[in-house]
Amino acid sequence: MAQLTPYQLSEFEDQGYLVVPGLFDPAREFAAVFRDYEAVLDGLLEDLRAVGEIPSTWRDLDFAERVIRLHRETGKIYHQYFDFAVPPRAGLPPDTPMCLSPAIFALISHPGLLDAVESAIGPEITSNPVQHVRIKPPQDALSFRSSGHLDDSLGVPTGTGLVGRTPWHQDNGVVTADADATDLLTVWFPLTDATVEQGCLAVIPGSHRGGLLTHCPDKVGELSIASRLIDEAQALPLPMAAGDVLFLHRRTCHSSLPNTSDTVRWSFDLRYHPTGQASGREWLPGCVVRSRSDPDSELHDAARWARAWVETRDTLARTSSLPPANRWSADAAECA
Ligand SMILES: O=C(O)CCC(=O)C(=O)O
Repeated sequence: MAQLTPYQLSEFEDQGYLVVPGLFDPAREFAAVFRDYEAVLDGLLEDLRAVGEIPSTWRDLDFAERVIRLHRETGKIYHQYFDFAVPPRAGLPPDTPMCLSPAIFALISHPGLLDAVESAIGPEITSNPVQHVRIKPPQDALSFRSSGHLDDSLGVPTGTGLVGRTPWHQDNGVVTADADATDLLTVWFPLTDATVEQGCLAVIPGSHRGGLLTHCPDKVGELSIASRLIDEAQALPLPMAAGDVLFLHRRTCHSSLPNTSDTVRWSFDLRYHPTGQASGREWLPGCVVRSRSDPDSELHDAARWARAWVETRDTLARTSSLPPANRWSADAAECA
């Protein structure tokens, strides 16, 4: 059992974040996920070499080195091939790739992780669809295009948040306003160590008590808290080892540091909320991962989980418009 202790819970309530060391045993519990990502990378590099986009698949190098070569060689983002969600965007390319392996679902529904989540938000738990893998190459491997943004491989201008430095934000600010009262819990963990140099997360302790701050969309819609509302002097970097898990309150201001190391920074960010509350991403699929009152409602079938995402992708591909994914406008006074 990995339930949080009363002391840990009171730290979380007081500070708005909590690091639990060694919740996972990385050698045992991440191995299958590493194999799956290696296979995705193999397939992607083979395909790119076949069309002449890259000169080699760099088979003799390790995963991190190959990812770095891929970015340096192409100047594009291939993040979507590894992610286990699609962006909430109408008219998605119908072949938008995802990595929806059983090993990933096993981490999302990991019993020890859910024990900890249960202590924070109660026994009826839905996996919130705002979830990502982030495989971040060194900052200097991300070459910006003239637009000031990288092009992703789907041909859509994108922010760099998923592969570059993540700006200051509150997760409550990233979702739709109907989820303001949702007890949304962010669960962030590195798959390999995340040092300060590699661009670990940083938080502003206690900031969850200050309410929701104005977020400003940039040219491609990436959100950050209006800079005049953030006191960076209060920022606390949180270097973490593989196996450690960070829990974040939905209104805790957080960001990531730039990856100034020579290797990748690799993490999962998952979210959970009490079943029945608004997810803040109505058109993306969540699933019940724990229910003490109705265990039959729990999803244990990784294939069904994957199918729900594929069906969502197909629906978004056929959809011509969606309601806004968040409430913010660049015209807000704080954004000037
Ligand atoms: O992993 C990162 O760099 C940022 C993660 C984050 O901000 C989040 O999960 O809300």
